[in-house]
Amino acid sequence: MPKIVTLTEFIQSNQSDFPYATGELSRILNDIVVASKIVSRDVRKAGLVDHILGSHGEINIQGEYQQKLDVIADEAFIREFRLGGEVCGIASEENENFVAFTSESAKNGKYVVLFDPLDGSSNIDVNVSIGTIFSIYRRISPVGLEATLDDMLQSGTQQIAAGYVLYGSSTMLVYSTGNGVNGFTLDPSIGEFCLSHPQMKMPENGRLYAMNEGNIFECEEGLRKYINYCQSRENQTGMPYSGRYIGSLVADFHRNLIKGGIYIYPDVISAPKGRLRLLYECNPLAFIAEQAGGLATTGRKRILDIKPEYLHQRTPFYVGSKKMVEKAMECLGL
Ligand code: AFP
Repeated sequence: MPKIVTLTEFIQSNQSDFPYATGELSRILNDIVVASKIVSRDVRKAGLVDHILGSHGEINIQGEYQQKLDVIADEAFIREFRLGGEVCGIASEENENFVAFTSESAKNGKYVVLFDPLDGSSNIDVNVSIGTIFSIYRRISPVGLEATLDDMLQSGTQQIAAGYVLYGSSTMLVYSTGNGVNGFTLDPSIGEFCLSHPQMKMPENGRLYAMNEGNIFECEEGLRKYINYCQSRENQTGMPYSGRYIGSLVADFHRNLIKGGIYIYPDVISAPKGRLRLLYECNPLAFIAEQAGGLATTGRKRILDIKPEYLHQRTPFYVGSKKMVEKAMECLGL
């Protein structure tokens, strides 16, 4: 049996690959590991424990009902970052404003983390996969002061690391520090994430497309043309592609990363700027996609090049196998 490589061992042995090899980024990744184990444990109990399952009764900044697990996950990640000492501030889907940590050690932290603590949470009640998405940046404000909004509003190209945790049939953590993408599966019997998917590569082409087709008459003509192409025999496989839409971004993305495919959340009449959030949903997944050889665009331009203007900014999102995204863009008229 080959030796198991735990995520902690992997982070330590690859520390010198990090842009700033001082151990700080490794410690942030370890904070994420701890928080995601806590969330994974709670997600596994979701159907059993009344006080975890169901709505928290609050409406978040996006106008959505916060699920209790959303709040539990948000608090778990914030707690780890606040006490970890390397992060000076965070922004999350669940908080209207960014949070600047005020302790002296946090003010000396060199990083900010932007995250969606529990994406796809409307799927919790029906036992469908959900996930956490995160993005790490170096701060641009001076060390020693509180984090600022400018620290949060950096383009995706400035990401130092990004990744996601998928709470699916198993719990997986997938991340990149800009040297490829590696995936780790949580072995609950030893409580460790173990390297299960080294150097992940997204197939250049695929035959799976994921889009909420309920919106088909709400979106632009070019996209309808692309969906027709997917459903025809005129595509590169000579057979209609298979439609696969979980409605849980991390799960849809992860499947396409492994099997090849495209995920589309376009601008629609009811959501003219798209539904997904640039900073803590699209940017981190775009970083992972590109690192794995895939592509991520708005349908017209590269996601990572967008200069964010505000925290909860939305964007149309076309992500997945390179050739599929290129074909979709061609149909849009590029
Ligand atoms: P929630 O976290 O509010 O459940 O949103 C999840 C999500 O942003 C993304 O994970 C899905 O792909 C998308 O919404 C599904 O939205 P539609 O119901 O509009 O297809």
